[in-house]
Order: sequence, then C-alpha cells, then structure tokens
Amino acid sequence: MKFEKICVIGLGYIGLPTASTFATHGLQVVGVDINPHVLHTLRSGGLHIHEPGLRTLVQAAIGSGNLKISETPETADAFIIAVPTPFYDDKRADLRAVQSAAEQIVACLQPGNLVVLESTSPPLTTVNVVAPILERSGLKAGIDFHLAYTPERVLPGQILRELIENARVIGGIDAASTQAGRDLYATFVRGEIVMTDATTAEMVKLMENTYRDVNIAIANEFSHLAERFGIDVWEAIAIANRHPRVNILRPGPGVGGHCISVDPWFLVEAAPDLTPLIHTARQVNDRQPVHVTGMVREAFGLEKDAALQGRRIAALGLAYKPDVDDLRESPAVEVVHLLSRAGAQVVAYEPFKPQPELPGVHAVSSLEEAVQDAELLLLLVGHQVLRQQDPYLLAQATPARLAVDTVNGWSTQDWSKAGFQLFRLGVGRAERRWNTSTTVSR
Ligand code: SAJ
Repeated sequence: MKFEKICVIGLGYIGLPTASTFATHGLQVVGVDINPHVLHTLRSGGLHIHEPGLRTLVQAAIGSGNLKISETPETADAFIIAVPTPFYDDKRADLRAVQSAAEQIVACLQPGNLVVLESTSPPLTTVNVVAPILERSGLKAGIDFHLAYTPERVLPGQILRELIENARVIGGIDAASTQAGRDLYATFVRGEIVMTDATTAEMVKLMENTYRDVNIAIANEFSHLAERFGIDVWEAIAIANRHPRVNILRPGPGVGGHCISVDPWFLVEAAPDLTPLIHTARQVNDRQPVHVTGMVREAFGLEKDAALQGRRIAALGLAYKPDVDDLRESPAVEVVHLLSRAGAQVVAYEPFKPQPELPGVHAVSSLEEAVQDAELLLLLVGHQVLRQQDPYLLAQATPARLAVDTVNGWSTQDWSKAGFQLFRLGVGRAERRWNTSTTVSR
C-alpha cells in the first residue's frame, strides 16, 4: 500500500517524534493534539518536551512544509493514534484518550484507509475498543479499512535513534492490515519489521515492560536483603552478573515513568487470577519510596516512623530516571512528597527541569540554592551531572554532613574523606555483618 498523507493523533513523547520522522521521510503529516499549550508551543517554534535531537528534527519537519500542526484530523491515507493510556487511582486502564482519538477519526475515515494504534493498551483493545468506535463510520474493520496495533518500544533519551533502528512489531486484525502497517512503517524503520496479529502485538509490549518491572523488583528485594545482612548489594550484583546467564538489574528509589510503572497493571486488571507475581512486583517497586524515607530517618538517627519535623533536606533529582527531564510517575517526586508529609522541609533540584511545576514540591533552579541550608543531601536520580559532583566542593557549599544515595552514584570513600557520613541504598553497615555472623555462629 502507498501512503502520501497521514494524521498522527497525539503529539507527545511518541507522537511528535513519529510525526516528524514520517515528515522528514517525505510524507505529508498532520500532527493533531487537543492541548492548546502543545499547539501554541509547536506553532511558535518551541518544544514542550525534552528529548535529545528532537528540536532539530521538528524544525526540519515543519521547515520542509511536510508537518502541519492542527487541533483536528483531516482525511488522509492513514491515521496513527499515539495518545497516553494512564490508569485510574484503582489501577484500571484509562482508555479515554484512545477512545476519543478513535472518535475523532470516525468523521475522516474513508474506504481503504489504515488506522494504527500505538498507545500501550490492555490486551484486545484494538479489536474490542478501537474497531467498534471506528465502525460507527459505517465502514467495517478488516473489510473497508485496515486496522493494526504497533507498540512503540523506544527508550526516552534515545527515542530518535531507536524509532528508526529498533525492531518494530506490527499486528493487524487481519493479514491485509498487517501488510498495510508494514508498508507504512517501512517508510523509515531500518530495524526488522516483525509481523503478527493485533492482540499478540499488544501482549508483546506489555510482556516486555512487565519482564523489566519484575526484574527490577527482585533487584530491589536483593537490596533489602543486603541491608539486613550487612553487605553491599552493588558489589554482590556485579559479582553475580559475571555468571553467563545472570543479569540482575539495578535497585533504586522505585520504578517510574509512564510505561513500566503502568503497563503491568494492564495485565493484572485483565486477569487478576493469573498474575500474582506481576502484582507483587508492582507492589515491591511502589514501596521503594517508603524504603528511602526509612533510610533518611536512619541517617538522622531516628526511629522507623518518626516525624521529620523541621529537618532540612536537599532532594537532588526529580526525574523518573537518569538524564531525562520526564517527571511522570517519578519515584523521586513521591519520596519528596512522603518526606514533606512527615514534616521535613525539602528543597528539590532537578537539573533537567530547573522550574518544574509540581504541587507540594518546593523546587529551586540551582544546586547551590538547594544545598545552602540543608542538613542532609539526598541523591534520588543518577543524573550524570549529580553523580559527578565533587564532594569537597559540595562540603563548602552546604552545612550538611549527612548524605543518602539511592542510586549508587557516590563513593563512600570520597564522600567520607570530604567529611560526609554517606548512607547508600542496598548497603548494610559493616558492623551489622559481623553481628549477624556472630549470631549465626552461636
Ligand atoms: N530502573 C531501575 N533499575 C533498573 C532499570 C530501571 O530502577 O535497572 C527504573 C528507572 O530508574 C525508571 C524505571 O525503572 O524509574 C523505568 O526505566 P527504564 O529505563 O527501564 O524504562 P523506560 O520506562 O524509560 O522505557 C521502557 C523501555 N522498556 C524496556 O526496556 C522493556 C522502553 O523500551 C519502552 O519503549 C518504554 O518503557 C515504553 O514506552 O514502554
């Protein structure tokens, strides 16, 4: 199938790079978003998200005349839905954006069109949710128009490269839809294009992220064990990972972002009776911010549930992972909320988003400001710029002599020499180890 004009609905982390990449590969693209701020920002040459290389790509796409920004879709050869699928408070998938994107397409849908869902969705969404809405047009899915699911699998921070180079899974509701989807993405995908059916493609995406979540959960559990048994989990993981068939991931303050902390719930919701492991892994990872607040109390020499009234803490990093500006579902933000609720005075600093608008978070735009009155420095994200801070210089910029590192970013040796008492996630106090072994030998 040949494509000249497409509509991409949703201009976020996935939709905008996808629309721009199609445009720079010669297609006429209408990029659609309902958010006036997004439309205004893009139309005035700005960018509402941070992703390396994206500004240049978007400018090239708009400059070529191939990318038009609009609030509504138009008739086209293909429609791509790339809107968010968050969850409700009770963890059920919130498909309202997918539904309303499909509703927007109905009026423009013509025989022979292709519609592709990219948003991560519970199994059977393409067939049971999207197809019936599109069929309100009077056209039949798989007969009058093609319908496929293709998950985005790009890593924030590397989206532009991975969009082109990663293997792409395309699953149609029938063979012709799969083929049409393949033809569309072959416009720019250089990785292998793997063809399957729509529900398998939905499951593939959910399985990938769930696999990662469960593996991070076990790393987090290992870190608790290491703290109990007085060893350094980072050392233990490094040694275990020398085994040819072992690859333990990194413990940390929790699992964030809009994907891994969300997607496993779609499986739990779809089949609660079949997902005890997946459910537990989610709970383990969701509890990590509470664990971090426990570390902070320990550093202050306080009891487990003690109030932190008036304690001055500099929280360094708010993003959901290193070297990105994305704060969605960030465990670091959760830690700040928990500490504040316990009475601490938290001043936060996020180098990739110096002025985040986060209710309940007092954020400042420089590291100096964050640490100047602090009693304790709390490293929450392994941003390179934070890991590389010189503890000797920091010691001059802050009265704090306590530090808590949740991401294995700072070395005990260097920070101790600079005068800090450093508490690291996953590292038990050495004296406890000897206590433990004494107990055991008795
Ligand atoms: N994290 C750990 N320990 C680790 C790795 C990650 O605690 O060893 C934490 C991170 O700090 C972060 C969270 O997990 O809070 C998720 O980060 P991530 O880098 O694992 O993944 P995402 O959410 O940025 O992107 C994932 C990717 N999926 C997989 O690696 C299977 C990406 O390929 C997907 O495209 C993306 O989800 C998505 O959009 O679904």
